[in-house]
Amino acid sequence: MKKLLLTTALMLAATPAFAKDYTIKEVTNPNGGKDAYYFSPKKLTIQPGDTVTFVDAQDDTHDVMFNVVPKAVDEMIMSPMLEKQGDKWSYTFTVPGTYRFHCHPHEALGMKGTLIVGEASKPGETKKVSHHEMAEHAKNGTSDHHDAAASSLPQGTGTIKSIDADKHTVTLTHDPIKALGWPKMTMQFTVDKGVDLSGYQAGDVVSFTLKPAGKDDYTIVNMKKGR
Ligand SMILES: [Cu+2]
Repeated sequence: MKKLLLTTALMLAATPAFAKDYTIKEVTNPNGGKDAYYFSPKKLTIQPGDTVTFVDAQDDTHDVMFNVVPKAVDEMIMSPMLEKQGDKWSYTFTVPGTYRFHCHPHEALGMKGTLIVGEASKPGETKKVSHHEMAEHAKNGTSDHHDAAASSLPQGTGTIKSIDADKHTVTLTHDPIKALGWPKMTMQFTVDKGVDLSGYQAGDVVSFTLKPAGKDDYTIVNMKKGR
């Protein structure tokens, strides 16, 4: 009897019935400072088949984008924007290796993390993904999107959060931009010199046209008020 139980336990251990669920919190430190935004834990090891749920710990805007993944991963791993406390997003990891992720709005502020599935990848076994570029390729196939006619440039709508007249940039919360596969995000954009920013202020709802500018960046080349 004892032997039978042990055999059953070993069999079960090899099945996904034992897959585990993990939680990583996206935290905003009310005291600000150096660690104002972070993932908790920021490093986690799981087994293939396990699921990780990212949870917005406060009423703040976070997302999750995987920018380094094992080479065998063939999809973009990216959450929608999590906007209020308790908002969550889950993903089940099946490909073993090393994954790195960040929160897009807070990447520059150091909100990054590492996930190991099974065993860490050896050098050369991972690849970098630019989520913006991947979305662009998904849309255009292998064609060079720089050749796209102006009429096919991605259009967006959103609300201006702030304007830097000197740098000629706007920070805006844009609605999802389907053409690029972007979820709703708060981002800073460089604005083409041809667009007069003096008539705009924080709170304005705008429609805009984006033009690829370099590897993983877009410039606003056209903007008008209203949706
Ligand atoms: Cu964040």
